[in-house]
Amino acid sequence: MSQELLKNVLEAVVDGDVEAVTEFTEKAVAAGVKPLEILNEGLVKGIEVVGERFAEGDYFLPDLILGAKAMDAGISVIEPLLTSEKRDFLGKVMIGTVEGDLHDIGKNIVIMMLKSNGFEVFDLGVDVPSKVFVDKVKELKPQIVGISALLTTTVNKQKEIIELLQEEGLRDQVKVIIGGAPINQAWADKIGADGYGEDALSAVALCKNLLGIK
Ligand code: B1M
Repeated sequence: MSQELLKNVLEAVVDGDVEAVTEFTEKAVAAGVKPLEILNEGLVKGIEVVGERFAEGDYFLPDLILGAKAMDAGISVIEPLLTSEKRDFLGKVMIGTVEGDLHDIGKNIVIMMLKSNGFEVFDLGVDVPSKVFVDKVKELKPQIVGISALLTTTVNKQKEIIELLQEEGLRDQVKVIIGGAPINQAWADKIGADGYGEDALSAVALCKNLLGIK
């Protein structure tokens, strides 16, 4: 039953069908499927198929947009379930997607998981100029800055932000974590980030680790 519902959620994202995603996600919740399982096995797998089809030339930009909308609809259903519980305050994180990059589904999932674990999160949004990251570090004084980038053409902005933080003498005051589909540990090492999150759960573990929280 739950496998069938997860498959329905996945297929509805692939079809870009907002109503069906909402319906099947709600049904999965009602059937007792864990929100994280719905997220990872239904919604995320669905958008991955959309990405594969786009890369293969079977899907076009409107299909990507519909898939993203469908994904958002499913996330809206499970988000309250993940973030409603009150947790101890763990720390302050600021996060945004780099300039030139409009992808925010993954960033938003990371934010949702950080909040559900007790982090206070400031979301800078998408297409954020590198200087704004730096200005906001001065203003908000987060313990951790998260930089998301999904395009091979925009990952260099992560490096630029770290360099700007260094130039402004702020680099020692914040931990920097990076993430996004094209990112790996080698890139994090190369640009001097404090860590890389492969997915939302590892991003939470990384933030805890960087702040010395068990
Ligand atoms: Co675009 N897109 N897209 N897209 N898109 C990709 C990234 C692409 C791989 C598709 C493909 O070709 N297969 C490709 C990039 C190729 C490349 O760079 N080499 C691509 C392209 C080409 C484009 C456009 C250029 C298309 C065009 O216009 N011709 C265009 C660029 C627009 C721009 O940004 N300037 C574009 C546009 C879009 C939409 C706007 C339509 C839409 C985004 C909507 C939105 O985000 N609100 C979209 C989508 C949906 C995708 C795919 C299909 C899905 C991305 C996604 O949400 N994945 C994507 C294909 C793919 O990635 N397989 C694709 C699900 C999400 C949960 O995963 O974002 O990786 P992800 O996040 C993960 C981890 O990476 C990690 O945790 C998250 C949760 O597990 N993580 C972090 C992410 N950020 C983190 C930060 C951290 C830590 C972990 O700490 C700070």
